[in-house]
Amino acid sequence: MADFFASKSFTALSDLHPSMANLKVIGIVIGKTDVKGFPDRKNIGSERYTFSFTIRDSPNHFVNVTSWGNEDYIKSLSGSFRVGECVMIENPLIQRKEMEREEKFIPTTPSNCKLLLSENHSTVKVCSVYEVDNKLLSLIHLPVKESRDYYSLGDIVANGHSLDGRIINVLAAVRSVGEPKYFTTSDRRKGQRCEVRLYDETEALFPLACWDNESILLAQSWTPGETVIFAADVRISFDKFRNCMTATVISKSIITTNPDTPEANILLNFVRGNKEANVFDDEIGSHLKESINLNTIVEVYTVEQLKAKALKNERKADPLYGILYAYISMLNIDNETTNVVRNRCSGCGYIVNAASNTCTTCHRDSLGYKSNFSSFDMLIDVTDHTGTLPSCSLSGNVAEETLGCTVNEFLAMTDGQKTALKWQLLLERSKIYLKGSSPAALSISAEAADMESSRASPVFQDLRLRIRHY
Ligand SMILES: *[C@@H]1O[C@H](CO)[C@@H](O)[C@H](O)[C@H]1NC(C)=O
Ligand SMILES: *[C@@H]1O[C@H](CO)[C@@H](O)[C@H](O)[C@H]1NC(C)=O
Ligand SMILES: *[C@@H]1O[C@H](CO)[C@@H](O)[C@H](O)[C@H]1NC(C)=O
Ligand SMILES: *[C@@H]1O[C@H](CO)[C@@H](O)[C@H](O)[C@H]1NC(C)=O
Ligand SMILES: CC(=O)N[C@H]1CO[C@H](CO)[C@@H](O)[C@@H]1O
Repeated sequence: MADFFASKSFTALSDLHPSMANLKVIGIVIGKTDVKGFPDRKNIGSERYTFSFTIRDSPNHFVNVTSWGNEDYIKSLSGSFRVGECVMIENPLIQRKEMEREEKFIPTTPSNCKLLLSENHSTVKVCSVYEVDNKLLSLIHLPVKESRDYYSLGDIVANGHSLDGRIINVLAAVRSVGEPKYFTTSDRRKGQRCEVRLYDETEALFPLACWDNESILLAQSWTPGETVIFAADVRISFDKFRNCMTATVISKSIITTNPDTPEANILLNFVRGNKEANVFDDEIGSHLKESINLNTIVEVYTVEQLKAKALKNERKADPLYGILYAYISMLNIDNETTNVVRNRCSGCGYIVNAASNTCTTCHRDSLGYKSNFSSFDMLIDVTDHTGTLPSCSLSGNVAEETLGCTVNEFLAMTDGQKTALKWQLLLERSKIYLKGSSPAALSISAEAADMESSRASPVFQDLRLRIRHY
């Protein structure tokens, strides 16, 4: 490690000192806050923007980095990297940390310094995974607290009210990740919320609330029934409406996904054991179904209307939900040359790169890469009297539900059985619940020849079919 820093002339975070100048540091981003705007006192009427992140370059050293500036600079800087990526910072300003006051709000960092970025003097470069040492990348799986320093969910419930308001560490498995909800507060501020449900050997269900986009983004990468998290510095409270204890991610929290610790491995074995014994499978499934309540989707569209709406909505990030009465016009499940089942990474749920045998999303290198599981992942065409929606993604549980069989049952079928299954569904009038996640991708996806690129920009995903017999 020392050689690595010396050869690239990086200063190790452990060596930072407020009197230093012109330095260059590198680290993996282990925490990040949302961008916030504040009225500029020096410049009445305008706003200044800020966001912070925490970088780590060794098991024991990480620092908090804060950046201030105008809206464009801050938003583009914040948008340029995510938790889990490595950044190289040149010319940051080093400040002494005001211990007591600040650590109420920020991750408790071992160093007595913090870094400040200024648009004019500092530069931040996002490093490609190929440029950085594996040792640095593997730090993403190391909790920021001592691996045994956590409460089990059962401990929290048993302690009850005495933990209300306390900030503690939790090690638990992810049981479900809810759909993020977006809302506007009464004072017209935008807000968002996402509820994650946790479990462990001692407690079957425990809510964890995320109120900021960065933690929601992280939570969306977790796989229910597979991912274990070490959540450092989450706030525990008693929810009097639901009459239960809950945890909340706050600006001080740092969450480690799939921690590489003995305690986490024991929990992971428990999780896998339960999965094999099917103890939680049904419940996890039903929670996932709950995450989008189909009853709330009422808008009915034709294919033509959807295409028009998709184009009009081009710049909006909000997903589009709707019902379509149509039939499946292309369902290639009995063709050897078409991939219907793919391997997903157990760590983050994303597709594993079959050629390199690695998950490029979370682990990135074969050392950190743990395992994969099979999941349906197919593209189908949907047609009604007004036209065809090509390459809609049908995957995961929803695909199992639609085909009426599990991935393993499907893989055990003969070609003849697959063809029979296909004709049960093809050209049948169906009620289709759909989610258009990236309407702008409409034309791209129709042209995309190979599965990989069309997967990256699905037009309508989460299709749920209800076969109706007319
Ligand atoms: C940064 O540089 C620009 C142009 O050189 C200048 O207008 C601005 O005031 C500088 N900002 C700060 C915070 O020094
Ligand atoms: C969070 O994400 C939503 C939806 O993408 C967006 O409207 C909102 O402005 C974001 N909030 C922050 C603080 O970034
Ligand atoms: C299988 O798919 C390929 C490529 O899409 C196609 O050329 C071929 O005709 C298909 N075969 C069958 C039996 O459907
Ligand atoms: C997925 O896992 C299986 C066994 O668990 C292994 O044989 C296979 O090589 C893995 N595939 C990839 C692409 O990692
Ligand atoms: C994740 C992170 O780094 N957070 C904090 C860094 O420090 C600033 C203030 O100095 C806080 O606002 C951030 O929440």
